Amino acid sequence: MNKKQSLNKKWVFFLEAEKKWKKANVPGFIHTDLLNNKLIPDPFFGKNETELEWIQDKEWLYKLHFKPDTEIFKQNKIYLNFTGLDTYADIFLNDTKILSANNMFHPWNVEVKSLLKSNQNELLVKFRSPMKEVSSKMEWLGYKLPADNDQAGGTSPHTRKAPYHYGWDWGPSLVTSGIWQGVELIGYSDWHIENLMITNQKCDKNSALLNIELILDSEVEETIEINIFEPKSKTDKTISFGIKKGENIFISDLEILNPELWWPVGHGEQPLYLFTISVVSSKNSVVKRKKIGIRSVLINRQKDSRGESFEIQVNDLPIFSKGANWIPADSFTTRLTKDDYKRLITAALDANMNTLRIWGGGIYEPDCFYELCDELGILVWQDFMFACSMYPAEDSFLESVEKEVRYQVRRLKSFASVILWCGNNEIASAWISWGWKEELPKTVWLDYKKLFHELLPKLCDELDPTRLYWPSSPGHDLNLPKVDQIYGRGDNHYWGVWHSGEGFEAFEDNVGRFMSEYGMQSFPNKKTIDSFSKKEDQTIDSEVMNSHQKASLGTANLLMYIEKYYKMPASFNSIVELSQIMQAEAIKYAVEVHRRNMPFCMGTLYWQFNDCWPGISWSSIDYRGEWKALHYVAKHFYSPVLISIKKTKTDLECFLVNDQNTKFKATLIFGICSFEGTILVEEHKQIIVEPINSINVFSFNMGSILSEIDLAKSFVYCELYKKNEILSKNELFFVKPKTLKLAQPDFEFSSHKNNEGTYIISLTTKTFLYRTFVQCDAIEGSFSENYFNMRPGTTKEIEFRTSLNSGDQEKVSFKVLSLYDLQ
Ligand code: BMA
Repeated sequence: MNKKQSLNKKWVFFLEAEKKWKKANVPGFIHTDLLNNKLIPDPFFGKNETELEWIQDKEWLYKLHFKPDTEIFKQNKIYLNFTGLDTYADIFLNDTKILSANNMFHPWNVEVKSLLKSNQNELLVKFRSPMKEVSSKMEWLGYKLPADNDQAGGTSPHTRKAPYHYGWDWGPSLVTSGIWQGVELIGYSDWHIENLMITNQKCDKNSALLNIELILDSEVEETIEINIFEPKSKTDKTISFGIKKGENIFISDLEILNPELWWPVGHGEQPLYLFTISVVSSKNSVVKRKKIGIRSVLINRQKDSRGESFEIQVNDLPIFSKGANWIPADSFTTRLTKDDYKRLITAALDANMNTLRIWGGGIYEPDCFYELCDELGILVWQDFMFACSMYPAEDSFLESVEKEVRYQVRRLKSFASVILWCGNNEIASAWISWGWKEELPKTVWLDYKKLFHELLPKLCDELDPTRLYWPSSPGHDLNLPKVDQIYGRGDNHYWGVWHSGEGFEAFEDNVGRFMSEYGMQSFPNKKTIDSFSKKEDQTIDSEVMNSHQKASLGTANLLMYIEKYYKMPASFNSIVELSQIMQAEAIKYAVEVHRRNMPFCMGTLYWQFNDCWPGISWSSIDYRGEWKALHYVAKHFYSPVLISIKKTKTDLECFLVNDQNTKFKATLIFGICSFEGTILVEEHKQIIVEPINSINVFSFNMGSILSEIDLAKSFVYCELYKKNEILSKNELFFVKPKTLKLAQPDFEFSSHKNNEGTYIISLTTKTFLYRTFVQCDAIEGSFSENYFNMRPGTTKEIEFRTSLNSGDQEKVSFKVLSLYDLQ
């Protein structure tokens, strides 16, 4: 039998200042260990981040005394396996150096049989400062590789460590060290399974061809029996396989007839097949399990009159990709639990998203992330961890990257949710357009070529030819690009809004085939601001608030956008709220443009989904998991059927966007109404909703009304019904919000606790309410809807679900506010 022993417990780390060993957590980081021992203040509070820089310059020593299990000790081969070491570490077992690690993105494995003692063993892990490690190499190089987001001296391109640890324009610079994933002893005398992969080769509704791959390390030469069992497909087959000493790769094709296909959410179910692979030999038997979804995936890139499409197809059906960019959900990711991942990925689902892009400046996420995406039907665009920097390409660096890529592709390729491999974030674009090529030697671009156009595609092709390898996002070609983004080909990042100060209408002129980034900032929720600042620091440009704003253009740019569209409120709290409403309107504008342009445009992912700390950023969910206005509004602009109104010089055009492969009859109501409730125009129209399409279904010529109504006091509305069910509703204004003459809100609301323990808030209004929001100060929770517009004379019910840790309070009071109250 193979034996495993976890070595995660009872670690200590050395505190130089006290000359004492202190309790450590594995998995963990030095910052969290110092914090848990109350040796440093919360790095996220106030300006503490900058006071903790000393941590990154020091060496850190971790120690464990352990006794191997007797069963393990008996085995012929005993491996010590570190799943993740961050980053430069020398490892000593009983005073003998066994390993020198330099990459946090792959495991480190070493055979220790001859050094291991049956009773007391000492394992020592010595971390060196990642900055000091590379500074000499940087001097020798003679030029500095660009790393604009690195706030810790610019060493990050040389180190295979999460780029965002060094700082980013939404996150702190907290350069960690630590045993950030588990440690175990693995003992065996004959053979050991290192990896099990089950991948989709091809499939349709009649048949699926799967590929089962086992990697075994063996000490012996013998024949093993491999049984493949899966109940749903009635698979039960046993294959004999001869193994020899060393690495053995077993590969077998498996056909499943009439498979239940896996679909992204909104297009079908997510059935999973549970495989049990049992491997048996004369003296050993091991069972491994894997759940997989059966589907085909393709990024359809067809030349056409406007360039080349970039369309995800799952099971041959075009999927309009809707979602956001994911960053690591904590600066110290070892604190995240499976529940945290579940809460966040469920929030993507709740907002009608079907895609998350794992952006290249973070980490390869843990298995549970992808398991949840498989279970819930969220597609994953997977970047390799390279972002916004040029990277070296000397042999040792490439070897290290190769190990990383081999490990990660093998770990992730069985997941149905993963749809493509992308080499990096924005590097090609940066080389061409950010002034780097003018300043750096040409060899830097050749190094880029080696990494992203030679090594990575070669490895992806070898390890997973079923998915597209896309060299860089944004990108338009598989070959080394000569020009920056092209808006008719590939994927695009559009940052004219925010980085260049363009108005929202600029989204209209910058539509590509797949919009993988664009964004707008906002403040986090007030309770999150309270978590990192004292009352006296809660002003727009206090030092504390500025220390939680990392973007180069800063809060001034955020205020500029608020002022462009809204009247600037006086109070800090109102500015916080209004920043979120403005952000929601910006992204709503962009997404509607992208969706109206379907099928030319087949994807839209806003920047950014989540936060790694409580800061001012582009996220729609803040660090503490609270939804910003944007996340609530996303639920509507990402709904499977969307009605969107576009104003041209002369007309109001209603576009009907349908993501689904269904055709049905519906009723469209179009109207113009005053804020007090006088209906000026209303038309009802029967329409046919076409599958996977966007069509202008109704145009209204404004000529007749423009002179008759007060444009500052009225709004356009559109509603789409299928029988009595409302599928989508939308509103449009003739002038900017700051020019609107909103009627004084005249509404009533009541709330009660219902049997399920949630609260129902009923709201009836006589006047138009612009972005109404309900607040509950006493306890935390989430609303079924929030930040919505309400037409005069309408009623709405929303549900408030308290968070688990909020306690059960009978009397909870709510506040209802809207834009009117903020200005
Ligand atoms: C994008 C990202 C990030 C950055 C964001 C906001 O392009 O790839 O690098 O955080 O812009 O500036």
